[in-house]
Amino acid sequence: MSLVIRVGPARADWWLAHMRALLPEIECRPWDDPGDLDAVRYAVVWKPPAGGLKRFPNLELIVSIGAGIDHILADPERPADVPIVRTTSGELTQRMREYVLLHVLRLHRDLPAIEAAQKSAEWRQVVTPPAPGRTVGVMGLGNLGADAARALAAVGFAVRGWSRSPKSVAGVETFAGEAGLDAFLAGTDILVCLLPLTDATRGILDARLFAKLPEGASIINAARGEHLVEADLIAALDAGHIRYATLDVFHEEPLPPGHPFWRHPRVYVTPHVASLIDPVAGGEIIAANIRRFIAGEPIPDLVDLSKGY
Ligand code: NDP
Ligand code: OXD
Repeated sequence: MSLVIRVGPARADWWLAHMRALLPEIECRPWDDPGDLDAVRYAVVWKPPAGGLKRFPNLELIVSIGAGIDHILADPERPADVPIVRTTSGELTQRMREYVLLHVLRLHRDLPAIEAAQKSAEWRQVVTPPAPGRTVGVMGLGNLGADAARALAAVGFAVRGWSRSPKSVAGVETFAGEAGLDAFLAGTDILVCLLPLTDATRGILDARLFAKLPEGASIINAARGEHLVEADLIAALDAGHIRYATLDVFHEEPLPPGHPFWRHPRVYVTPHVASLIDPVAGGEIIAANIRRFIAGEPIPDLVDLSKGY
């Protein structure tokens, strides 16, 4: 019985060593050297290449090294009957909370204008309203979105959230479904996207959506690059309708050096670091979930594939 791990090269050795220490009873092998294909029961993966998972005829469980599972569903040859478990944790939520607070506050206090003024030694006192005068709208009220919304409300922002089904989050005005989207957007000054990538959300951050935001609104996308129609954002920024964009995720990662986002004066790029899962905390959760699976116990992070997230 064996397990294969596929993760980006930067931390592959760290992950492998850690999983071997956490699951000594299972042979843990790298994706590119899986050994006996028939023996592979568990695949722990980030962005598996198309056709890669079907190499393992006796695969029983796919584990996403991350909260999103879009990178697994993107494989059209994935064995569709094998269950998928995603990886969530308090640490992942904590890191995303920090990212959202950092970047909402940066935009709220108009730090980009102050940073730009510093380049020409300009003493520019930008006056912004206090937090209750600013409405932050969070798209997605799941593990990450609901937590970020609560943290923003605790700072004093007027916070609203949007989800697929109706949700109740303390201190947050909530909206749901297609029917609630326009009203949600109409009052949002800073929009934070924390949606999963599905057929219903792909390309949701487009010209039509931007037009429904108030003039001068800003956006933060920490979910997936494919939520955003990049050309529509550049047009909305250049027209002045969208003031700033903070982007952590992109259609192509790493973002190619020639991409216009790198040099756009009102785009702030971070390299998919909003909430990176690390082998220490993430590995323990993954190992615990694999043990639950083997023991036939319920796994809270088992994905409902009918929902697609
Ligand atoms: P969850 O599955 O816990 O929550 C998803 C939320 O989105 C739910 O509130 C859900 O509604 C809502 N939603 C889903 N589809 C729609 C829709 N069509 N319309 C409106 N709302 C919808 O996800 P997480 O909070 O754990 O993670 C969200 C995403 O964040 C991940 O899928 C991943 O893409 C991204 N991510 C990015 C990271 C980074 O470092 N940049 C790190 C980790 C995650 P409902 O409540 O009704 O189900
Ligand atoms: C995730 C991510 O989905 O890191 O966890 O993007």
